Amino acid sequence: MRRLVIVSNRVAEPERQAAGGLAVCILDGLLERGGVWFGWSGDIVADESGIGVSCTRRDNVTVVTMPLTERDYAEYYLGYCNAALWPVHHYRLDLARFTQENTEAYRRVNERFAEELAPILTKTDVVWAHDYHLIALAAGLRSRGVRNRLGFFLHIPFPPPDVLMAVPEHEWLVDSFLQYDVIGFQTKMDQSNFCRFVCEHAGGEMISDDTLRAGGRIVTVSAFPVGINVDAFAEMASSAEAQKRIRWLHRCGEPRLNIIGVDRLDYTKGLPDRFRSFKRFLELHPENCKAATLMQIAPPTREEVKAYCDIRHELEALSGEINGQFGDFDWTPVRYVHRSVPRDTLAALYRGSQIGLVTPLRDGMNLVAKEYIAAQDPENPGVLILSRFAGAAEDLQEALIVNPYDVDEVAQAIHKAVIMPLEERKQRHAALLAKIREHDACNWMASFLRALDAPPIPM
Ligand code: GDG
Repeated sequence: MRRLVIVSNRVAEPERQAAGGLAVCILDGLLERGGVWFGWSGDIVADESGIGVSCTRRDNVTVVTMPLTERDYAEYYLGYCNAALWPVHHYRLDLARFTQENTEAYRRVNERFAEELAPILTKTDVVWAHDYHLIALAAGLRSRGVRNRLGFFLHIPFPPPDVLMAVPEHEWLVDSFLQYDVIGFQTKMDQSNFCRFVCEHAGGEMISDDTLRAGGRIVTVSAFPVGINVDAFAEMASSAEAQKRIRWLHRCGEPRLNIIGVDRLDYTKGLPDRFRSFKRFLELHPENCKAATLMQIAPPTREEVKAYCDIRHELEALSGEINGQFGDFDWTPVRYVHRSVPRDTLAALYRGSQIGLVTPLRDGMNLVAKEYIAAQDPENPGVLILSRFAGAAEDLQEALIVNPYDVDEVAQAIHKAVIMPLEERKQRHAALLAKIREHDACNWMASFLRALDAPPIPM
């Protein structure tokens, strides 16, 4: 089997298990097959004189990392990746900021990744790059003579052509995508948005359902929905330790109805609208006052970007307002935790909650939805309320699917979940569980690698 080289903006350290299902699965796959994980170490150095790669080894995995300079961090990571590509790909053109410096930095860092990676590749390696930080990596490798099979997976949505066109250098970005041999998206909709752009604006043509001919190349373009390690998560949620945590949760105020939300504090996750929907639910169904609590775990993220400070202030004001208006000496309606909590605590919180509220305004997939399902007791499962704009909704139709912008609709869905009979909850949960098993983390990885390992399609 050919050696696998994974490239991502950040490398998850093998020793740190906290990185989440995806990183764990990538690591499991790498450990099984043997290979290299290449990316940013997370360190920031003053200038380019401090840049050099370092190498560590664990079993048959070599981890190769390099730092970013302060300027790269500001212009490439915060600037282009997170204040230009991230908002555009999440349909938030109002928040997108474009500058020539940031675009240049994106090209520069992708070139540098290619420059450091090319010499350590052997002719038979397969390379799998991840996410929007590294769209231009393949072009950098190709210009250095690399002819290996190169794959790319986009974890975030791919917008329709007229949204993408807001990026000044959108043609360059799409040409860069086409230097890969296999391009994976989370959903069929993302796949179709990309193919539409290539066929309508870049002179490409589809030669089969998942094969594009464009710019003198043949590229496989397909949907590979990301998943979680279902059994490991279910085990964590049903352990004796988790039961202890759930009892503890119930002692802290004894909510009879716990609604859980878990999201990085990102404007794409729809948290202010979620809080407003919970408020509306209390207004429309006041019999739930003193019984219902919305527990929102929202660890900080990208705080140096202004839009992220704004969303934090908005959410703090909203939780204060709801607690002030509805709360009482013996009841706090919104419990808002603005920090990261350990993964096993999350699993216990999911299991101890009767409703999982997952209402992003736009999301590539959303693993929280899948974790919530995996964590439930199949004999007495909770109800998942899921935004139609999460990639997960393409498959998980047995959830209560909602429009996250419609505060009344989400409030009514909460009510529907509260009164849902046990039999219906069990049926919906069984169907959802079967689906997340079918598309679990290991199937995701295996199906992408099958496409990448396949022989090239002749022109
Ligand atoms: C991107 C795409 C796509 C959250 N808070 C804590 C914590 N988490 C964990 C969750 C989950 C993960 O982080 C979040 O995954 P999501 O999928 O919900 O969202 P993004 O971070 O935006 O991820 C997304 C994903 O990539 C994979 O392709 O699904 O659409 O945007 O695992 O549990 N983990 C811990 N403490 C927390 O406080 N330990």
